[in-house]
Amino acid sequence: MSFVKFNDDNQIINFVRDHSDLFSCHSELAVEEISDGNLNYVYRVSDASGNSLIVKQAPPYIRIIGDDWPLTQDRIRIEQQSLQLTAQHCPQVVPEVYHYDSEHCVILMQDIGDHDNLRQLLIDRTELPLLAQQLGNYLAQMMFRSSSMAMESTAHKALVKTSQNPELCKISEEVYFWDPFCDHERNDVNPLLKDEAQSVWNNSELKCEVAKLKRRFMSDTEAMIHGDLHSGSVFATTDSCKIIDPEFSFCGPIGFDIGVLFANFLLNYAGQQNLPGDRCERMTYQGWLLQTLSDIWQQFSTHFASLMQTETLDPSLSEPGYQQWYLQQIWQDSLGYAGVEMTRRTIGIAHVADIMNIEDPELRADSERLSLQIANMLILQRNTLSTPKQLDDAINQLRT
Ligand code: SR1
Ligand code: MG
Repeated sequence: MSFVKFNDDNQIINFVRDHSDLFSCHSELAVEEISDGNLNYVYRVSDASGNSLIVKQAPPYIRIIGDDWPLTQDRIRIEQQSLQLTAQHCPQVVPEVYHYDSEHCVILMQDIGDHDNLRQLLIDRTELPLLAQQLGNYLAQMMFRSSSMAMESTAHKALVKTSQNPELCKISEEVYFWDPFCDHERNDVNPLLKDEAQSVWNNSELKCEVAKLKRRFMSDTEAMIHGDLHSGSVFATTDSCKIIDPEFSFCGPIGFDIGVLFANFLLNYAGQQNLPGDRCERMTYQGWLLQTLSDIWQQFSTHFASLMQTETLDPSLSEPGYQQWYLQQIWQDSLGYAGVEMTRRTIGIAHVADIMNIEDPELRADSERLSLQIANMLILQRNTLSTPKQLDDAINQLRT
């Protein structure tokens, strides 16, 4: 693959003019770099009339690290494949892809700049009444439609093959399941949290459960998942929600996406314990976060069960007893993966602003401690916390 990184605004503008008809040929275009994730270059191109689009380019390395950490550019093919498949099943939640160029490793897509990043919305304690319904429906549609319950066996196996994403999966295998559960040099541990981190590293029972979750992550091809569904990958307004950045997508366990999403609500919950602002308002918001997590599950499971009932290809898989068993498995997996994501965001490599915005190190450590306590509970008690209500009660118990 011959790759040329865009070196200046003119190269970006010329590329956009060649591959999109959004802008009039007489309009003057402006380019703004808005890269804020870890891996890629992202630019907004706009004209004076308010038209704009996004240019995303994947270099052959991790952007924030540079040449020292090479990374396959196949991730941009995976991302456009995942965006296109989501557009088929759930078009309202993804930006429209205008053009994909495999040679330049570029996607041109719809600008969703009228939406705000969910992580920041949660930090600002914004209540979004439609969010749970939108996320629950998206998860149910995508997971069911890309599973072997809805796809013919050969078509599903072909999807498993074309969505293989070994290099990005390897990053996840390491940063979720390996580093945070040992004293790894990549870990970033608040010095005030050393004892708690050490307890994680010494906890054989915990590591055994994490190994089970890792095995499933590495071998289960249940459905095509997003693979990195944290709150930074979600954008929202009061009535719309968009999911971006599916470059970690592959056919994996359904509970991984749900769990990562749950974890990011719970990381915010732990952050709200000590973020600035009125205590009563923060506690009320913690209640909204738990209610939203429960509503996402309710929406997902109801919608998924109905799809299983009416659209599963093999009739034996729509037996009510199987349905109930299967949804319980997904719930338990989701809690386990949520615990793993919370652990890695607390003592691993990629921390979150929901907790890092707490300036006082003692207060930050208090939130980090709560995050690790919730995470341990999720991983170790996932088979006995059977409902969102039991989960809420157990979390509220930890806080008192
Ligand atoms: C070294 S990459 C670390 C993280 O950034 C991405 O957004 C994924 O969450 C990945 O795990
Ligand atoms: Mg990302």
